[in-house]
Amino acid sequence: MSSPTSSRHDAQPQSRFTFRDLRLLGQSSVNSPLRVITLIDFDCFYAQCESVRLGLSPDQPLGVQQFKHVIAMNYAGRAAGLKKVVNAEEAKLKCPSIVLQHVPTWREGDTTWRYRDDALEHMDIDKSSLDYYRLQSKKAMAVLKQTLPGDRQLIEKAGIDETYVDLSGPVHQELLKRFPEFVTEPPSLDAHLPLPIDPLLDWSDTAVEEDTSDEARQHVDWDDIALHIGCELVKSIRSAVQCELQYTCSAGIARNKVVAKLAAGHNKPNRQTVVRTCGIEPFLQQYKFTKIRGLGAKLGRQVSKAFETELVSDLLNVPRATLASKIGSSSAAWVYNVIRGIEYSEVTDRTQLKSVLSAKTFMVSLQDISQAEKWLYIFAADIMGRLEDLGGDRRPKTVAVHLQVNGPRAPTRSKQGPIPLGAKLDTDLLLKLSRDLLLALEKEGATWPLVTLSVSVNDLVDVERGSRAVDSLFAAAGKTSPLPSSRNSNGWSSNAKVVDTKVVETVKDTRANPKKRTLFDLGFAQQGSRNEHMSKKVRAIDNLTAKDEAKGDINGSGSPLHEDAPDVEDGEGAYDCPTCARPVPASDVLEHLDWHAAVELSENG
Ligand code: DCP
Ligand code: MG
Repeated sequence: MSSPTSSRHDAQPQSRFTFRDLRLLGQSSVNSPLRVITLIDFDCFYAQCESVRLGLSPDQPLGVQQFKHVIAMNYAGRAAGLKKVVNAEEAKLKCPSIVLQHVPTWREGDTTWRYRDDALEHMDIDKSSLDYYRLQSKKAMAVLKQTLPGDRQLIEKAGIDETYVDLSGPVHQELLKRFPEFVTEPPSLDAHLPLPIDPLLDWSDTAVEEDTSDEARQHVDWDDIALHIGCELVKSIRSAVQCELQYTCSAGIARNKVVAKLAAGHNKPNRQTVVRTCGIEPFLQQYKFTKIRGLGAKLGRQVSKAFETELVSDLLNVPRATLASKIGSSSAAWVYNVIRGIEYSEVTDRTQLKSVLSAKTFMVSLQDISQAEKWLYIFAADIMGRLEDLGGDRRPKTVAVHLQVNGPRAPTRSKQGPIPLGAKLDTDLLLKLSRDLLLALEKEGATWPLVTLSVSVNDLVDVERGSRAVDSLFAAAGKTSPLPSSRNSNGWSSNAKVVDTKVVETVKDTRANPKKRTLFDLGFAQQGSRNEHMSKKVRAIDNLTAKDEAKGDINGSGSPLHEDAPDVEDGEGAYDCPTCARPVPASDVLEHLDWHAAVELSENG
């Protein structure tokens, strides 16, 4: 696409967009109707990682196995009739030539994760590790950052293999380069832009969703040009990733996150899809509204129950007031807009993860601290890897050890303590703190033989907040007595002593109250609390955005305040467990499947 614009003094028809819209684009404001957002999602991610690592052709069917399940299937396997998530035996039966590669595992007594041929036979002493895929994900992120122009990059990692990028800033820069007349001060921000002249857009690298009427096709405006530049950027990112890492990915490009996300999955694999503004409504009408982010769980179920449909097309006929009478006015306002493709959530690099858990259920119970220590090391190393994966921006405030002695339905005993703020957080520190907590638990009640053991780090805060807290801790310590430096009764140094004195204990007796959660439910319990936290955070971020923009909008014109996005709900963005069909958050999938494996072993043994 290359075309000059007409002068604004010409009697040319005007654009729908104003200089203000253009300026807001440059500010990556959610209020710019010219906004360009992409979601980039790797194709069959773990399967590609393995295929490339093993030097296999993408045409060779390959599945990534975790004990009895295949959790990622490449597209050659899918072409052979296999689903993305399937039972490993069934995969072999249906496609005998398939390569099934087991995920790497940690093994009791070993100090690192590895690929092992005998993981399936060692479900009792192995624990799956995601580290290799996290590493690949990090490499891909580095390529993305190198390729994306501009120093103010707005990137949100939404999962191990999917990333939102707000391309508005880079697109604005490129627009000014290509149409330098926009650099000059406009007569007024409310003046309409001139329409682009001869705007022939070549979309050949991209699948286009649009209103297919001729009028809409011909009516190209600056939103299309912005999206087109966005597509060029996404193409260059995808090419760079493929060139440097050999991974293919798909992408959606649209004016907001909701539409970009749906578009990314619309033409998989290895294809990008743009949804022109004129194409948003027809595009969304192909989908069930339960596929829309925010409507995937409780709210979506509530709406489909109230209106006895899951189709966007049906819901479009429902007046806003009727929606409000069934689901409340605030949710109704958001739902009414989102099914029409109107959505304003920000691309934010803030992570909402609240805690990280590493757990193991033992078939042969652990007998003493020396056996448990080997697992505490594995948990500590696993947790540190996952914290690093958050970019080192989040630091937990507390660590907790949980255990069960009398079987999986028995009470869970837990002990929690602070992670000293001044201390360097590494595997050794986590091991030391968790060992100390386990010893304290041992002193206080029956601990051996031990059936389940887990370590969680909790209350993750942004590192800057943590650093402020470090300062205040040191200040307080200076005024009062210094931290004890002697070793405590367990032989650990002052850090562990702090834990001893501030320990918080919880004992959950699930027999007394069947509604309480056991450690077996912990994956779900954690999911609940994380999502609760996430909801608040999402609200906070949204409020901030709306407020900030109302205050700081250019020339104080005031921007519309948008309806709050609904709470991010349980099950939202989660994977359905192939065994129990319950939604499991991506970060807990491995723990959860390991847990099933352990239960199965215990039931059969
Ligand atoms: N994953 C998992 N357990 C599941 C589903 C997925 O561990 N039940 C992992 C394996 C996937 C990765 O998460 O490779 C990314 O999930 P996606 O949903 O993006 O699936 P894929 O990337 O495998 O396939 P697609 O090409 O459809 O994106
Ligand atoms: Mg994927």
